[in-house]
Amino acid sequence: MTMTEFLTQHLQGEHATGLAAILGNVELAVKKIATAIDEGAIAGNMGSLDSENIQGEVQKTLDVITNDIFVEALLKSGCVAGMISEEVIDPIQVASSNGQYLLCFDPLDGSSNVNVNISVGTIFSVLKANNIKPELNDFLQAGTQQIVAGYALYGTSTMLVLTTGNGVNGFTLNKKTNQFVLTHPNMQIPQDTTEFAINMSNYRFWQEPVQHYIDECLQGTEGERDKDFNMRWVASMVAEVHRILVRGGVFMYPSDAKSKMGKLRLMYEANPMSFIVEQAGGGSTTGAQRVLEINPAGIHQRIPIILGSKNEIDRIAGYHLVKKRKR
Ligand code: P6P
Repeated sequence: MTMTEFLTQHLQGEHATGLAAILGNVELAVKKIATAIDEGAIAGNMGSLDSENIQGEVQKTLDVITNDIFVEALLKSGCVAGMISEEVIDPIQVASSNGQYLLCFDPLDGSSNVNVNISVGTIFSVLKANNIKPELNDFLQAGTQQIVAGYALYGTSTMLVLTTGNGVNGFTLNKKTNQFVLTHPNMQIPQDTTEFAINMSNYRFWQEPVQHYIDECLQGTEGERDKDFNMRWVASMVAEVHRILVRGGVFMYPSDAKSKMGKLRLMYEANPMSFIVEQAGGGSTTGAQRVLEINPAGIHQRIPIILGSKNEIDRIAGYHLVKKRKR
């Protein structure tokens, strides 16, 4: 079944037409981005620009190329009133739009991996537009307001994984037909896991509950957990989340002494991935609260995030609660 056929069957109600148009154009953008990445080295697109994005991160040539591909494709949908992108400081208002939707996206997540040929992705989130000329505040909606969330993974194969609020489904690009086909119906995250993903080099900066959790994982059968754990760190959130959707696990980018609000961005990384993970039976917390219930303070706001297999997320949230009660 192609993604188009799947969406025709599954999109119902007031949003069916608009979301079909948006997701059809997301699909086009993802195909173009996959080609731009595949051919990056040949086209000389692997370098960095002498510009920085709002995050103070050096922009890669492909960051800008992929951003422009995504913006251009979504403008064609005719349903988008405005967009926010990791690569653009201000909201992008769509002129003369009768669009009913807002798009929040990170066009090339993990872009520092591109020139070392490690998987990268695109992350996107769809919100209802409550204003045909959306201002910044119109984007500041909690993650529970998302209508659609999804990611593209440019890995050993190119995939699109998305939720419209009724479970999570994965589609793989058949390069012979240039069609996305349903390969991962109704993805469910195992409730338990023995695999965690965190950047261990930040250990000394973490708060006590995170150190405590990781210490127990490292103690394995010789400690409280009485089982050995495995570790992964790809430094590409999309790759980590996809692995967790397929085989379980925990992904952690907590707040620490270096970055009080963590590293990842709420609107176009944490919220869409949290919506997907919860729809697949997992959990997603800042340590203190459910990510999807955060009321955003800014369109590029950073947030601590701990997501994955439900029973591990509940355990880690419990460690944070104990720490809070001890204060
Ligand atoms: P670090 C990529 O830059 C990213 O935003 C996520 O995709 C990834 O999980 C994280 O940052 C990697 O961070 O500190 O390990 O480079």
